[in-house]
Amino acid sequence: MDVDKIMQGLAHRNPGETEYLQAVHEVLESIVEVYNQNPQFKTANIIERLIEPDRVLTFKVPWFDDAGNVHVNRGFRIQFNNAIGPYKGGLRFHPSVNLSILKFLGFEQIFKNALTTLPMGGAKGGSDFQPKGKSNNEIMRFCQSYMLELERIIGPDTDVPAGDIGVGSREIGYLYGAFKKLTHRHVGVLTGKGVNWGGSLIRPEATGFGAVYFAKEMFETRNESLEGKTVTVSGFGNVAWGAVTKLTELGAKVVTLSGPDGYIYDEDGIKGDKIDYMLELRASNEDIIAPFADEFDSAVFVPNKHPWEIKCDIAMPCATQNELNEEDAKTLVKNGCMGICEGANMPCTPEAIELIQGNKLLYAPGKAANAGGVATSGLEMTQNAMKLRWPKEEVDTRLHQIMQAIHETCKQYGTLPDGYVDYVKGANIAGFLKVANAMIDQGVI
Ligand code: NDP
Ligand code: 2IT
Repeated sequence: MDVDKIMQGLAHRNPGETEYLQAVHEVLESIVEVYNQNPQFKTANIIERLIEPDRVLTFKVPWFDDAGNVHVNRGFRIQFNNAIGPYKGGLRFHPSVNLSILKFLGFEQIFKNALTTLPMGGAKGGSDFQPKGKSNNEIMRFCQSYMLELERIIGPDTDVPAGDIGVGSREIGYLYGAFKKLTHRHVGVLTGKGVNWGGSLIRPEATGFGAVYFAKEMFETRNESLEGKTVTVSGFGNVAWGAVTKLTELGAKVVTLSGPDGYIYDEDGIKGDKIDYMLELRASNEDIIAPFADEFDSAVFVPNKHPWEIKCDIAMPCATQNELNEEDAKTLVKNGCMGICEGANMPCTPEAIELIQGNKLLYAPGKAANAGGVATSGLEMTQNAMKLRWPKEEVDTRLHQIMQAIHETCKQYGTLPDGYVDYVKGANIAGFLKVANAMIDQGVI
């Protein structure tokens, strides 16, 4: 496989889609060896078929605000690949959303979902709608308008969206209500639903819990535990909340959270009522972390910076893509950080990853470490299909087992001759093999 040539062709067909190109490049680089060893992939032209989404839907989403003004946003759904199951992946509502970002997320989702061992294909969607500062009624009207279009292409056996940045339980509720009204069907067409109407226990916590379970496994390969470790976390959304909760439970000390306005540092650790306050801040729709330092004396607010300058044993980026760059990585290495575990999707830049791995730090890429969210979505689909609800302990145990299995798989495919585990390579190869072989089984279609 000539990676440079494929990338040139991809860049030509998808001009300016930097995030998408970044995600594809990372995968191709790590599977090149396996690809070359298996001529059936070339015969079936698997790479060209994998890097072209099955279909991309873009649509107009008109809605009116509380003052009666009419607005128009752009809606998207990218159904990337359904070789191993129905399309599955979240919806992101954020002003930065564009085709490049959703294609990168949809592409990553193919391999992540394959790693979960559950039958789910890859998809992503969303809108450039900004939930920040909107009233509940405005968000409801937006979600209803969005679903008017989305409804035509989703279904419990075809495509099952969920949440991502800017889409939590409130938005899933409004979206589900609109779907139900349009179709007269009460089925598992979305995940992340409320527990009283088809949702799974543990789904809200799942991404953060799963990432911490993964970090625990990873640290155990070096005979280290999470207990007593100092952890820096970015973001203060759904994933950050789950991660902080589980880290604290396992005896680690989380000292930072961040928002678009900067980060807060709390030497005493973020636990108990501080975690509850983090949820309150999130729900306020203001999207700033600064008030945390007004509320708690032990916390200080550092404006317009990322938390990676704080000395830590573990760094967990849980906000968004490309939020940890080469300079940040250098600082982490210099400060004696032992490992980076990604709660967000693609938060480390390629240069940062090279530096982190070059220094033999533990490094868990998002598509492995944050797969607990979509895995628990898969468990929600199973419960919906069986028309029953598992107790919390059962879902958590299954989530834990899935994360341990993903860790094992990464080790199996990613252990280098010197014993270092390249989790990027492991995750990409394992995900690729599963999807590529399924595509070959199903013929050129
Ligand atoms: P939330 O909306 O709950 O939180 C996102 C956090 O990231 C907020 O603090 C948000 O602040 C910040 N953020 C978002 N975009 C930017 C930006 N461009 N610049 C700076 N900060 C930003 O989302 P989630 O916690 O659900 O998602 C966080 C990450 O985890 C994303 O990468 C997502 O793809 C990934 N993920 C989520 C899963 C899930 O189940 N929810 C599953 C697996 C991965 P603000 O909104 O104020 O900008
Ligand atoms: O990035 C992700 O894996 C998610 N946002 C969760 C997707 C899902 O379908 O639960």
